[in-house]
Amino acid sequence: MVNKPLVGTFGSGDLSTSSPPLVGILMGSDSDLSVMSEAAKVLSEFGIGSEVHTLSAHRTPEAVVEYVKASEASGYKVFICGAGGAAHLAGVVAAHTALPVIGVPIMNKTTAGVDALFATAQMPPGVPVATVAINGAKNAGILAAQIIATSDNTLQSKVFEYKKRMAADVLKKNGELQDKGFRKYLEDHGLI
Ligand code: RP5
Repeated sequence: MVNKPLVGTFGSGDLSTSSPPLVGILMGSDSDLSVMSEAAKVLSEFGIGSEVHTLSAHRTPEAVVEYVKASEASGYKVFICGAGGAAHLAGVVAAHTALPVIGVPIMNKTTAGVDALFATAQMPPGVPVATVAINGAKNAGILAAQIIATSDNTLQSKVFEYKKRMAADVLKKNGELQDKGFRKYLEDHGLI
C-alpha cells in the first residue's frame, strides 16, 4: 500500500499544465520514464493536464488498482500505460476501468520490445487496450488528446492545427530537398 494519496499530485512536475489532470500516465518502472515522458509533453502542448506515476502490475499490484479507482472517481478520461518485457500493466488497468486504455510497449535489450508489443496488444475479447508502436508514447499522448477531443470542440481544433503544422513542416522540408538535391540536403542536415 502507498502512504500518500496517488491522485491529484500532478506527478508530471514541470511537464504538467495548470489544468486538472485528465490523463493518468503509468509505467512499470522509472527506467520507462524517458520514453513515457513524451506522452506528458505532447498532452501539455494540447493544454491537457496529466499525472505520471511509476506503478507496476507485478511489483505494486494493489497500488495500481487503488490509483485506477481513485483517478476514475476524480474525472480522469484516459489512461496511458507503458511497460516492457512481460507487459501486463495496460491489461490490468483495463481490467479495472471502463475508461479507454492506451498501451505503450517499451523496448528492451533482450527482445527489442516485441514481447511487450504482443503482451500489450493481444488482449482477450472484452478487455481492449489500444496499442501504439514500441516506444510510441508520443502517439499515445496524441491519441488520448483525440479521444478527449470527441467531446471538446476547442481541443479538436487544436488537434487539427497540430496536424496542419505537421503537414506544413513536411512540405517545407520537401521543398528544400527538391531545391538542393539529396546530397546537399543530407550534408546540410548532418544526416551523413
Ligand atoms: C517492466 O520491466 C517495466 O515496465 C520495465 O520496462 C521493465 C524493466 O524494469 P526495471 O528492471 O528497469 O525496473 O516492469
